[in-house]
Amino acid sequence: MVAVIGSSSKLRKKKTLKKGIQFTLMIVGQSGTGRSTFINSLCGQQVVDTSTTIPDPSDSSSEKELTLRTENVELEDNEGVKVSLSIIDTPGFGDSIDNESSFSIIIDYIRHQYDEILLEESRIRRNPRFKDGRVHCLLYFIVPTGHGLREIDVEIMKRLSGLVNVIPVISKADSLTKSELTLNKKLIMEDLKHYNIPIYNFPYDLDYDDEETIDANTALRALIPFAVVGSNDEITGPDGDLIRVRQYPWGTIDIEDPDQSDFITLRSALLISHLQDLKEHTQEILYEKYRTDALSDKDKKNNSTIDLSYPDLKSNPSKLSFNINNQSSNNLNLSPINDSAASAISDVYASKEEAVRLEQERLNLLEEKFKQDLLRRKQELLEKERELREMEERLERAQHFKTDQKDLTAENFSF
Ligand SMILES: Nc1nc2c(ncn2[C@@H]2O[C@H](COP(=O)(O)OP(=O)(O)OP(=O)(O)O)[C@@H](O)[C@H]2O)c(=O)[nH]1
Ligand SMILES: [Mg+2]
Repeated sequence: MVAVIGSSSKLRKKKTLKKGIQFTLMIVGQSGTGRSTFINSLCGQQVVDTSTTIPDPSDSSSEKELTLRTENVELEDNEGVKVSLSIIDTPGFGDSIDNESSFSIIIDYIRHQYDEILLEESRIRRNPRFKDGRVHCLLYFIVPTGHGLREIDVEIMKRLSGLVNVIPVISKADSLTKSELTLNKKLIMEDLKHYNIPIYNFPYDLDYDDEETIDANTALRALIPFAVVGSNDEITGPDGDLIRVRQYPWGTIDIEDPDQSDFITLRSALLISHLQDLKEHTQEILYEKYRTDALSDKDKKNNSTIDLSYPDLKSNPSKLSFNINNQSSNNLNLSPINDSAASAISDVYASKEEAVRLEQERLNLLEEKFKQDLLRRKQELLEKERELREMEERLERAQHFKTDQKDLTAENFSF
């Protein structure tokens, strides 16, 4: 089913987007913060079954593993522009006493998508079926406590914000009064500044961008963190339109009413006006930085262990001219070359050698990363196998015990 998400002619950035646009959104937030309800509200349809996500109260284990759950939805605006939306939900985030492993799962996933691109870029023949899985935006759901950020919020956003466009969101905003919400937004912004967390703040360039863009981005920036209300229920409004609402004994909240929540503004920014900007920011800023860091890290490592130095042909052109003269004068009948020609040739050789060296380093880096990944996965597999064996043994022992008990009972009652 294709859901309609609104009009785009004014909002969409001057780009003709005839084909569907692929966009990947990740939603991170603690259990029960309303992630699933938000996903359904964003897509205007039941994408995630919220009834299955309510935690089992009898499950007292403190270590719950985070899982990444992807849903693919086709959306379409009033002008027929399609958005192929991949939404990655993160059930189980923040449920453990030690959240390090859920942090790693999210971070590794995002980094892995960049590594895949790095590898694809270095292939001689590209894979025509390659799918770019980079996460273009991450919505981080903050519990509406009425205070600022909690330690877990600071920790995860700090680690994610250099890798992905993080947009902080206060979920279930209807649980705060207007003045509490204003104060909460202020405290969160102060914390973000204090901890130096570079979230996606709808950047603009005063010299380069037009007035309309600057105004729009300034207005969006002023709303951060977006305060959203989500709902799975729809009612028919006075005009016969379906309205997504939350119904309370005291009244009804229309989640798309901008006076009651920032939901509709956030949805327009994500899926219409800033969809392309978020993608470009991911490609041109975040991925570029990741790529540079990945390659220069490797470069540093190489420099400290292996001597990669090449004969400095630039500073010693005579060496090159001597070699060329020596090799070629008999066979290829080259005329003797003068100093400036030799220097030009040496420059070309040196730059080619440098390019080959860099490419080799890039490939080595990727190879090393994949080796490490493989090793880690192998270890995980071995660990899982061991656990399985132990479980089987326990089951077997329990089975034996049961049989022994039966025999014993049979013996006791045999007379
Ligand atoms: N008051 C209020 N309640 C909400 C809002 N959004 C969701 N809820 C309720 O919060 C509860 C949890 O919502 P979910 O959408 O299942 O939350 P979740 O983050 O997906 O939860 P898990 O998948 O269990 O981690 C449900 O009872 C929702 O109806 C909201 O904006 N305001
Ligand atoms: Mg859920």
